[in-house]
Amino acid sequence: MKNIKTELPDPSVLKEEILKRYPRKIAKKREKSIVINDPDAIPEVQANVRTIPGIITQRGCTYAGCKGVILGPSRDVVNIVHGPIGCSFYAWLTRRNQTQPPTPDSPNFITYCFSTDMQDSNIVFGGEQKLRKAIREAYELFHPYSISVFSTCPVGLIGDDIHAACREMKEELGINVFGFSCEGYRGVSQSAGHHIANNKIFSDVVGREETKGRMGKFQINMMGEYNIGGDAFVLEKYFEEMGATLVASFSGNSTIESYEYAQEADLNLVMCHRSINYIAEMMEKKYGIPWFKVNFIGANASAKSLRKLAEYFGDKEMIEKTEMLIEREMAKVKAVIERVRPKVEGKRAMLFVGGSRAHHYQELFGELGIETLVAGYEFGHRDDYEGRRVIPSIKVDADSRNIEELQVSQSDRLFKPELLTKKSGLEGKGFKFHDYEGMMPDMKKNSLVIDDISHWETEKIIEMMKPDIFCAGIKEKYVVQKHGIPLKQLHSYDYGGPYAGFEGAINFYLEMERMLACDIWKMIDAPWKNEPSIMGSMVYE
Ligand code: CFM
Repeated sequence: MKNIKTELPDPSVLKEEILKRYPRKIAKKREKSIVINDPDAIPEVQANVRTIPGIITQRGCTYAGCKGVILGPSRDVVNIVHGPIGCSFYAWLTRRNQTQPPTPDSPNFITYCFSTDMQDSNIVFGGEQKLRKAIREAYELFHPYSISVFSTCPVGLIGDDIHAACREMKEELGINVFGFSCEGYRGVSQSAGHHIANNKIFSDVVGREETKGRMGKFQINMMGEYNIGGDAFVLEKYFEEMGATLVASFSGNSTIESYEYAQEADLNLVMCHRSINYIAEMMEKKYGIPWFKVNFIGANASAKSLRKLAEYFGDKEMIEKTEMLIEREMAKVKAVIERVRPKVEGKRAMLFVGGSRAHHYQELFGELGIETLVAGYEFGHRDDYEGRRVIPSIKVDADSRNIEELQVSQSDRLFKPELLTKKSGLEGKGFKFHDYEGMMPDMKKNSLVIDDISHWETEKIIEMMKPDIFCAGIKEKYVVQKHGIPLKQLHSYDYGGPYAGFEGAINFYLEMERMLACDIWKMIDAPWKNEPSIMGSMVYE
């Protein structure tokens, strides 16, 4: 059996070790993305820049961020992927976002794949006609509420005008048809796809239905919650119990139809800041709807977010109901923490997930006394690390300039000045809006922060720090487990979940008990560790 409590190496030594093996130019670049944290004087992290070719990134592409992440979870829209069939891997449920249509015959196209299946001849002679045909065919077969189209890399390269095709089809079919120029290469990661999706939903969908009328006394939108493993279902129950009406959810368990009157909300709650802050900002400008950041991962974070929501509306009854909910749920949470915490306390975690979860899940680990040694995002921006205060100082490079910034102005008819008055009143009392502080203030001094981690860096930190658990995705899972370290997938939850809210927190504690309260992983050695083998290495400079 191996010693599982090896000493924690000084991170600067580890950083040097990592960089030493890179060619000089690459080391110079990576150095800026590997930083030693100091919560009192947060250092700058290089983020949202191009990945070094060949380094083996965790990242996905722009199209994945637009289609898979933002639009994927909406159920009443036929999402057509315009491109070769290989790209249509992302046309289907790759992300475990669940949905619950109100009745069995309500539209739900989430389980379908729609692709134009471009062939060589379409690349040579153009694919617009094929796209028009596909839109028509989808309409005739399914009569969906709306249809959207996603461009993949070859479409951008050959110059098909998907937007012209969408406009024509919108006219012909009489439903909303809109397209996304989200070719995989558009940006440096999924993040560009989020922005492109936000822009188009904002310009072509939100506000289409001008007046829906009040649906409840306290109306909210939930933003950046994608219902992975049923997380949104948990939160919907809480909102209902508090007396808050959910107008639209961007985009877990959602419909495009509901986005059309999302401007009716009195407040936008932002869960995943990275993927959805653009719409929240634009809705505030155009309609006057304030937003603040929430986090429903972790029992304490959930309580804090629900309290803030109740405080925003300031309604006595809602505040009472919220307190009752928190008290009831916290009693259950505490009982499980008391049992699980002594078994896992002091264990050490590493988290590498897209743009939010590497931060949010530190809350859950913290509740169990598990320390985060190293964390990083695949595609977060500097504000997700260092907080929104750095936004004005972020350099806009050519890659970011490539993504359109919409010019938004106040709507004459739909702007709600009373919300702005409410907002400034609350601000006077110290209530915070636009308030994402980022990951680093919540991490300990000398913890490591690594943006867009490479395969080599992953192996090195595991080897040198020997964490007890590693959180990432399916691409990393088996590599990490071969090191004798259990991996918890935080994208798909490994078919578990929900992990949001109080009941989600309990699910996660129990999962950590299963994964961490036994040392079985540490007892396994890969066969090649005990048998002789031939090894070699190569350095390129
Ligand atoms: Fe936001 Fe997400 Fe995430 Fe994200 Fe994603 Fe995801 Fe993620 Mo996978 S929107 S940034 S692009 S919280 S799919 S639901 S788990 S990488 S950390």
